[in-house]
Amino acid sequence: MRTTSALLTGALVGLMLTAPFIAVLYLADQAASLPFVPYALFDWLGRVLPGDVITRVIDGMVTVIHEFDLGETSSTAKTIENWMGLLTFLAVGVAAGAGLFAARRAFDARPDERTRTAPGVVVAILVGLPLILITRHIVYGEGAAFTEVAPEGTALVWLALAFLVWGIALSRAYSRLYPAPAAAPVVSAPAPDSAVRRLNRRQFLIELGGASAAITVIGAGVGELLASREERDLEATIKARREAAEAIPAGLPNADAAVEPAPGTRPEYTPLEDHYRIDINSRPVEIDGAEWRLRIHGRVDQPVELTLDDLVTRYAPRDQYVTLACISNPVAGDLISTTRWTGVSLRDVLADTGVQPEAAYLLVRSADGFHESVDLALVEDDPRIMLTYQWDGIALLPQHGYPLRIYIPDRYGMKQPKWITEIEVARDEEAGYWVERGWDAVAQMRATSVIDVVAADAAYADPATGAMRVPIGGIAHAGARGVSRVEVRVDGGEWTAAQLRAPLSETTWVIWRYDWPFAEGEHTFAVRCVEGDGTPQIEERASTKPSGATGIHSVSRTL
Ligand SMILES: Nc1nc2c(c(=O)[nH]1)N[C@H]1C(S)=C(S)[C@@H](COP(=O)(O)O)O[C@H]1N2
Ligand SMILES: [Mo]
Repeated sequence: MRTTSALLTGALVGLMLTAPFIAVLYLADQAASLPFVPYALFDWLGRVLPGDVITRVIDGMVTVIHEFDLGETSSTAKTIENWMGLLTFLAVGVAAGAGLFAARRAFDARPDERTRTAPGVVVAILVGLPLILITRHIVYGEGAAFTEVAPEGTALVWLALAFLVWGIALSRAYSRLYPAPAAAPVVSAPAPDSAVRRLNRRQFLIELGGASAAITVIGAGVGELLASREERDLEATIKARREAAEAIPAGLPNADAAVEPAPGTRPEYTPLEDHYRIDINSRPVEIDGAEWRLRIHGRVDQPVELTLDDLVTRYAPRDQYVTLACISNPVAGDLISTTRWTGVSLRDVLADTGVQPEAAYLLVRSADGFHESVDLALVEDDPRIMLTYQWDGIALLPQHGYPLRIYIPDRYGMKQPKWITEIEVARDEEAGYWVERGWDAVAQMRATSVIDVVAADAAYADPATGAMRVPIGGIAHAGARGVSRVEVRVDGGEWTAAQLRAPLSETTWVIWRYDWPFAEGEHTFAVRCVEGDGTPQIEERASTKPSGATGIHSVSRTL
């Protein structure tokens, strides 16, 4: 009973001391780029937990965001992941408080001055040391490339002190709440009234709670302020890069396409700020472009180390309009976007290295520990496979892979590393980051079609017949295989052909439109597509794992 009550009090004190601890770590992160342990812990768990568990978490998250319309998937998922990191860390703190209180209650029968601090140091070591080592591995370890972090030594000293203060505070809180019985000589003193003691305890917990709340709110608030400043910096970066960019094409290549999108269809060319984003880390890797090198080595006659400038100036640039999709994108999800990619043909770059005859794969490695293999024969056949250094006419944004990412037509994003630092030319294939975790090794994009809008507001009278028509529209996409036909079905009737707008390129989605002869009432609209070579879209429902979602998209509307 005594121990249980101490355990519960310890959990509460753990919560009250760990919340401000997190806030202070966050503030230090924002103010002085000191590593933020909760995110490092979450990223580490992402690496070491079995692929199955991770996949179930990601899938569950994407489904929940999609089903409950929680907003744009990439950023919502990041927010949820960040919260999972915080809550995991908080749970560790609560457990530490509970453990310390229960252990002291059970074992130190006669606490004295010495025992006020020492158990706290023990807790700081037991909990802090592993967390500091994990953080060190994630932020400073081999393959990590966060340039905007405090020097490793400073960070380690800071974290060690921070955990010590936290641990000692826990232990002192215990001593304050469960004081030692008065020393032996005071024989005649009456035992303190237990009601008075309980009152003291409550008073202390209230004071501690107040201080905890104040530090947490102030720390998190100031940290948030600093973070929003950083966000504004990113917007300014985009703006400056736009202004500095030379050749912005005047218009899109299909500007004079005959078919206009139904009003309310998503933008055919995704604004850069809205491009979806998926990374294995809580925060994008930040690479200093001036220091960065691309190392190509392995089974080549001439290993090279190229600067960004080498890539830009030595090889002819290529432009390609590309629709990128994540394999975790559910049918009609928003993990799919289109922009213009600029870079150099990978085969041109490889030609300068003298690839040896036995080589068959490229092992592409990234600054964040991500990696994938690319079939060398594919690269030699397809000049579209490129090392990409620009999106939308400006240097890649940090979150999208600055300074270099690869483009491989027809493959889901998981096959296309960002933040590339190294290409090893090899004889044997190595399973990629997500392939190791159970996803499709080829990851060819599935054909998909989506209804974006039933534009009742844009209903119009057909000039020929006078009958009302309602434009319906959306996208269809089949990787680099093209879309030859899109069909719409209303209320389980006949499949009827939609009109196709000429796409931006053969590797982007196609905008379709169907002007439906309006009829009042509740209706269900469904869409399907046919690939360039006549292969129909797979209509059977399949979830994203392991090869990408399939199934028909349908929506119901009352008009
Ligand atoms: N280095 C690295 N490359 C990566 C990833 C990553 O986490 N790290 N994620 C991949 C996945 S799963 C996708 S869907 C795309 C997303 O690219 P984007 O975030 O620029 O849209 O990047 C791919 N390349
Ligand atoms: Mo992805």
